[in-house]
Amino acid sequence: GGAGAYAAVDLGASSGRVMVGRVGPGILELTEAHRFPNRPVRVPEGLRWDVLGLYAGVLDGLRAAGAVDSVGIDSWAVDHGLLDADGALLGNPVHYRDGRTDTVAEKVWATVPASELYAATGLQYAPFNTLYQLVAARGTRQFAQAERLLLMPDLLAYWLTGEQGTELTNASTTQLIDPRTRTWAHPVAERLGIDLGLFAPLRQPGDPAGMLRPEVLEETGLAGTVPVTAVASHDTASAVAAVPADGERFAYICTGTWSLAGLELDAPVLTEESRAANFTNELGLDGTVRYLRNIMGLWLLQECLRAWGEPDLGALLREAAGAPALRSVVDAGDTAFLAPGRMPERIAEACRASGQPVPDSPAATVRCVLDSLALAHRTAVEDAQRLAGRAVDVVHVVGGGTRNALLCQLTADACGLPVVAGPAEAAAFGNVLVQARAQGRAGDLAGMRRSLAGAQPLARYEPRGDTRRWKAARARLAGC
Ligand code: LFR
Repeated sequence: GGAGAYAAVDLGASSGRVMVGRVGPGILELTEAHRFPNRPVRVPEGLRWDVLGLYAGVLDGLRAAGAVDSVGIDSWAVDHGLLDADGALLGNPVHYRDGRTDTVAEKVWATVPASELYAATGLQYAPFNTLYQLVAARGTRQFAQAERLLLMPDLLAYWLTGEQGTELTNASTTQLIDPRTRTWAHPVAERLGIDLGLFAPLRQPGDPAGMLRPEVLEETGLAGTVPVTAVASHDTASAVAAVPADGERFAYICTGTWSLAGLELDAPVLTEESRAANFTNELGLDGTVRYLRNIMGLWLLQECLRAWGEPDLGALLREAAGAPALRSVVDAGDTAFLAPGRMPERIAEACRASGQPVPDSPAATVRCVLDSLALAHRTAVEDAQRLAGRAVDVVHVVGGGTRNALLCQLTADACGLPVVAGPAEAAAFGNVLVQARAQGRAGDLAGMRRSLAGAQPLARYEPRGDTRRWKAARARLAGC
């Protein structure tokens, strides 16, 4: 038939949005219906998500979206709500930047050595992987009462529909999925005493996830029956699905609070070398593997801006563009930058510790951050090609960072490859297209990508200068 309308709920670490996508023959459009802040809250017990506030934002967004043929939800990964036997939420979900997992990894590795954990789950070490969070939660009263765990998008879908499931792409970030079989890693869970019965049954992107409850219809002013469709509910999986690439010879960088840089593969890379390089094998749409590295991303910049009282970013970026290049760089992959607070000081300390000049102004700090991100992008793109045995000709940058022209240009310079930037709202596009496909209005992954390349204005950045400067900067970091 004609075009369909799809509501994409896309929740990021600092804001949530509800976008409406129209998809049909020759039509692919996305408009924003509602945007709302997502503000982490620090209470005495730690850093928490205001999930009821987020749910209220979702309801406001659905009201603003109006009549749609389906609703899909994606968000950041790993975090979750715990429910009691009645299905009621047990407390505010813990933020992945909370410090509760700081000392958990050693305990886990004493039972399942890190190398075995990698061979079985393919996940890079990150303190916040759900597995470590569950081990940290063990022994708390809240955890003792928990009968069910729902990842963030699945929790919101449950509130909208009354039905529970665990969407696969996001489940793959728990470190409890085997990326070869694409189902639960039972042996790992057993050895660590993690009850996989906590999780609701797996759902694949495109699966039905229930209908909006009558109360939800009433609250949002919607009529009729409105299905919720499971999408690639990990925001990064939705974003990678919406990389407007042609063929296989591309790398992608999903930019936002994080930079997720890597390749799309048919099978996981589970070698010891890959583990040492801290590459992850998360699951993507249609049997794909997202082989990537987590880089701190624009978080470094956001936290600096917050520390400086939110100055005008445009002016700072113009000044940073004129500042000397590659004076000092920090390791943007270092989990030392994970926690919030004191970011300009922490960056200065890292420069001092590696014997480099300490940035002497906000613009110099911004330049250091962007050079460091571009350098980390280069290293990830280079390492991924080597470790996976796949060469690329182009780097696709998608997500919020596409609005930062300096970051895109520096990334092209550092990689020595052209950068194609866009779409900025890649996660929402991926979300919408998977819903449309479930209703027969979009084709396979390659077809989805073709339709995106046509629908979106993309910016192209050619590499400038000599990539040896970046290699030398990398050596400066590695040497410390
Ligand atoms: C990006 C992202 C990353 C994940 C991080 C924490 O929004 O989903 O892929 O590693 O957030 O969940």
